[in-house]
Amino acid sequence: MYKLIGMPATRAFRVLWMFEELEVKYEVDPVAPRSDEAKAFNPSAKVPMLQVGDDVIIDSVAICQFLADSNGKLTFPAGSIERAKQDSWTQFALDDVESTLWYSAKHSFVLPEEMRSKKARKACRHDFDRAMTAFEARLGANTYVMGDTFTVPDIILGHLAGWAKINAKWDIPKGTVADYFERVRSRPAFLKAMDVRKSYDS
Ligand SMILES: N[C@@H](CCC(=O)N[C@@H](CS)C(=O)NCC(=O)O)C(=O)O
Repeated sequence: MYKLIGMPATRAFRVLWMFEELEVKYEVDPVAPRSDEAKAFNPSAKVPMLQVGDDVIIDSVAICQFLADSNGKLTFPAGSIERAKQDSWTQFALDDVESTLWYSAKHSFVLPEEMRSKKARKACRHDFDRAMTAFEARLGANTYVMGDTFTVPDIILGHLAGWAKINAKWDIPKGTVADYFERVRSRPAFLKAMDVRKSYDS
């Protein structure tokens, strides 16, 4: 059985969503970021982590891609052109979308107050809008980023849409991009993962 280490309200949610898509058995250890328990597995004390047998994997994207590869679902095979394109989408999600939201969050509530900067938040918002414009052009008329097949980057992007809408309160362009986020975030596995996540909210 898989053990997810990390509070479900964090990036651990991506792994929960992945579990629900794959319909595999799992347990959750809701360890807090920056806690001693987190540090025992990861010197950065960041979550999530996945325990598989005696091994622990660190990083939500590495975990999701491992689960996809080892279960033969939600991914194209390594070495294929499709997989290279899928991985390129994963990088887009991290470099162009997550970085803007994460750095804005850092300058809103993560960093010590004296280090936070309004200008940095403004710059993040600027880059997020640029990313959304590129996203719209790149997605085109596709159902998911890789066409008709739902893959790992859809989970990462779908999760980040929550950060944009709920945490940052940044508008997502109506039409292609908003419809895409609505589509991925209404999947039954997403809704089940949300129920699990809520059961851990204090
Ligand atoms: N690239 C890592 C980032 C992990 C990460 O930053 N997690 C946050 C919670 S969502 C955390 O533990 N933050 C603690 C910190 O920044 O010190 C991943 O995707 O798992």
